[in-house]
Amino acid sequence: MPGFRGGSQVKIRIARIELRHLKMPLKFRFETSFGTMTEKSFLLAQVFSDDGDWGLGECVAEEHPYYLPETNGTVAHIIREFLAPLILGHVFEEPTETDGLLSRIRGHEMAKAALEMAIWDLFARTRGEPLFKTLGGAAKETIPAGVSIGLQNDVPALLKRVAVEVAAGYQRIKIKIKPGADLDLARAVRKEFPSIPLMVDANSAYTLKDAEILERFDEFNLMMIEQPLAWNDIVEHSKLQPLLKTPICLDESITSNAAAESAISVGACGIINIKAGRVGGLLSSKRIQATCAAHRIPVWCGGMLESGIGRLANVHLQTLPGFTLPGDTSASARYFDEDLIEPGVGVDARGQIRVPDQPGLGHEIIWSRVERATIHRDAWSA
Ligand code: OSB
Ligand code: MG
Repeated sequence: MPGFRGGSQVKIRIARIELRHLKMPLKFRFETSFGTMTEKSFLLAQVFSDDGDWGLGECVAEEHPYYLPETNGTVAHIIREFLAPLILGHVFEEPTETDGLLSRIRGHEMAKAALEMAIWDLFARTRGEPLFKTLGGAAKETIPAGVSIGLQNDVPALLKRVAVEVAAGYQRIKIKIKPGADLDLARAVRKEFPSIPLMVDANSAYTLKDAEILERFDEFNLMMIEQPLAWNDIVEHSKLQPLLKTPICLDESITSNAAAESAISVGACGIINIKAGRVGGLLSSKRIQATCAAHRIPVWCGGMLESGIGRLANVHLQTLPGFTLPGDTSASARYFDEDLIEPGVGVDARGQIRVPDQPGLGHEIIWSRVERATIHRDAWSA
């Protein structure tokens, strides 16, 4: 059945799904408590309608299961065996139908999100509107940009990195920490930059036994401390939070709206980092944002060193109400010599990112660059 347009009502039948594996060199080495990245290796889903319209969804899984359990390998398996068969041939009236279609598959949020986000982009392009509008975001000109700085070789190198990003205009600086490279880093940055909005991210490197160290971050006037304890332990965070003045922000622990509800109800955090790719997609992100708003929990949009495709989706997401804090969405040029979009995502001297007003993700996809970065490709038809 061909898609037809009538008013804003569009029916879209999914005819084909393509899944590519891309590799892109990173301009810098990104070190966190769980490992070091020197290239971006990721899956890119493209969904096609009967009419030949298409949409793109960038997956946030990595080669390894060191951030969360999913990997590029598990995502490809789950999409091929379980998700693609449910989406192919389905006639969508709303992008939110993905939720019901895929709910039988437990977990695998990153795999689901890649397809879900591609379907949102397909709807936006088919309707001829920017993604933020399809999502129900506000028509904002700009969103505020923050930056995430990896572990450096020494404190002087870190201070230099922070100085560069502050000079570039970023409105909030996040530094990565790990046991043995924590209080000294925060102290040094705070001393040199007494008033910048500053936070730290531990990526689950501590346990409750380290509470004394974590309490001492209170002296640095941080906006928040991100995911200090285990990726899957909300209860432990609820025991830590009352010991700290600094709000805990959860990242890894929040993989669904249900997890956000649990975390808030036991007092495990004061702030939540939303990554659409980590929580199963944009609808789930919207739900988490609404849950947080109802409990006056601020949210912000995290990042996974995405290419321009995932980066643009993050920009659109941040037009939703409740995204009041600067996120980790930084300029394309920080990460890649050559991004997959033109223009790249840019950050102005006041630390603002322009929200695209063109259909879908809103910047041109440079397919020759996508092709060059593609190391493997699969496709399935209805
Ligand atoms: O914990 O937020 C994180 C990158 C990869 C995996 C996890 C995280 C990050 C970042 C980088 O902090 C954010 C970005 O610049 O995209
Ligand atoms: Mg994090």
